[in-house]
Amino acid sequence: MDALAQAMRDLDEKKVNELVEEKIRAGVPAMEIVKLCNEGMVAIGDLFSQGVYFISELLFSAEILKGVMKRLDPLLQAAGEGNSAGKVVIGTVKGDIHDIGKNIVSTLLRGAGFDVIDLGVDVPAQKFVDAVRQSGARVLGLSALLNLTYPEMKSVVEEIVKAGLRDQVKVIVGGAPVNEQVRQFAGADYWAPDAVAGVNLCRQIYG
Ligand code: B12
Repeated sequence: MDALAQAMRDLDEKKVNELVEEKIRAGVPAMEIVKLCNEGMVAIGDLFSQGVYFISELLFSAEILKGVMKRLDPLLQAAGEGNSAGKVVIGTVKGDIHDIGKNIVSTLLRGAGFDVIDLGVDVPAQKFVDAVRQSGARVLGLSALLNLTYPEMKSVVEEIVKAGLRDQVKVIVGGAPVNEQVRQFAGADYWAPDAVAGVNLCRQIYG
């Protein structure tokens, strides 16, 4: 495990910030730095599952990562400048308040020239439908990190169908435990393992 991922796992905020600065100075791409932090977050999740860490540690880890993202956001935006644009509606589904990953996706999309309508967290299905209809977006990104909220992703797709918008919009699902099975279950068009893959899918959809 890289020292940065380890420092994140150990919730050593000072060391995390020092290592992030070190990596920026060494020219490591911002998205690589995000990936290393993410490795640490996955380890934190595992420690939480094992009962070693508690909710307070999860909250603290989120604060550390938010601090890192504040530093990396301008670098992430600059990295993707100058590409084709289009509208993307994105949000974390109802019942789920995890937003760090979704925010990274929004930042990268904006950096890539997309017009992002970010609806935030705990978003009811109808709000996604309204935003897609009003904006005319051809991509809808749904984020969920809890197994419990997968049925909610499915509900959003069902509401999109009921609203007669299914032909207009491609649905991409994402979030740490999302995979091909979740995509199929939700009735989405694509799933993305990370933010970069998500941006590439949007580029592909908009041609
Ligand atoms: C930080 C954290 C929290 C924070 C969230 C703070 C915040 N503002 O987001 C807090 C403390 C609030 C929290 C709460 C809970 N959490 Co939590 N949390 C985490 C943790 C440790 C890290 C998540 C994170 O931010 N990762 C870093 C980001 C960068 O990664 P990411 O989200 O995966 O995003 C990347 C990709 O997935 C992708 N992506 C994400 N979304 C999208 C969307 C699209 C469209 C695309 C294209 C791509 C994409 O791009 C991102 C960048 O590459 C995870 C562990 C893990 N393995 O993920 C547990 C985890 C997700 N939490 C978990 C649980 C159980 C909970 C709670 C139920 C705990 C409790 N008992 O209360 C609550 C639920 C609250 C709720 N209703 O939502 C479990 C979920 C288990 C499951 N599969 O159901 C996990 C996996 C921990 C574990 N191993 O048990 N949590």
